[in-house]
Amino acid sequence: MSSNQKFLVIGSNGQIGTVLTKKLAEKYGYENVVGSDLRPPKKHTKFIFEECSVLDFNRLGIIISKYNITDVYLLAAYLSAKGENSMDKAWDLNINGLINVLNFAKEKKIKKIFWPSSIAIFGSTTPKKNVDQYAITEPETIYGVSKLSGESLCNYYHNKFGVDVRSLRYPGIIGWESMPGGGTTDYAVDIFHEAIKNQKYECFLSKNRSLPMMYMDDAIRATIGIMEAPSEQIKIRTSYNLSALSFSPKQIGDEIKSHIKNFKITYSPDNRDRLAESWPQSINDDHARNDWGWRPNFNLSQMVSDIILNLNKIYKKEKI
Ligand code: AKB
Repeated sequence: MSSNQKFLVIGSNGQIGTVLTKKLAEKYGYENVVGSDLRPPKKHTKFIFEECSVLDFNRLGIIISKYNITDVYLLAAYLSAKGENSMDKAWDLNINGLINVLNFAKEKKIKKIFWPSSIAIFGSTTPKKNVDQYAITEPETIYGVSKLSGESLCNYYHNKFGVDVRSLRYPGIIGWESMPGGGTTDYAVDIFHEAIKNQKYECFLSKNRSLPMMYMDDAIRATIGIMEAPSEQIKIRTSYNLSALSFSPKQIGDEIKSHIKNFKITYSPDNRDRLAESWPQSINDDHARNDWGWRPNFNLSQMVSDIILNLNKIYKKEKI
């Protein structure tokens, strides 16, 4: 890291933001990382925190100059399921938030941006398996539409103004340190908490609905990895396909059962199952592997063991 790098994570209370902010602070020093969100974090954190909405351009500018921010990780977003109930808000946050941050880079107030896209940019006209980087993109949610437009904005700002913006198409991200909210892939986090607390889970996706997924640990390595890669290795400035795992509710349920014998999963698919149906089942990420050396570490059984181990510790501590 260059000695004057300072990081701002926008959306630091969110599922990925919580873990990423901590990892960046451990790696680069707590004095060099600022978290920001609409409200202060519920649990005490050691990193610097500023209350801010990404839609508030002036306040964002004050924070960027107060801490001499160089690198922004923009994680604040309306996800797929929540976005369908608040179309205007989803578009506003996902697009105008991104434009605000891109404009700070255009004006040379910051140097580098990370912004996540998603597998939701694909739709039912995309092939289901091993989906190529340049496959058809006809998204069927406002979240997917905003992410696809965001990818084009990133590419445009890079080509026209030289903005160093880097992006990954996240699959569903699963971890034990934080809870997701408003997504279609959230079941794959909820299931662990219910399995440990109640030995049962009613799944809102159908039994064999396979989706691309990734353990949080791999997602954080990919995120920091693409940001640390030399600029000339980042050949795609829309967003990179990124892949690790693909599994259905039944498959993750079976894996959990190998740790928690009495665990029972039932299925009660709702409208989120229709969103999931339009997405790919698996993704080809050869470009990320070849351009900047991406490799995932966790397979399904390693991920499930690690999550159960860590959640058991947390729930035991809560009982004491
Ligand atoms: C969601 O389910 O909306 C997200 C995503 C796949 O981008 N986790």
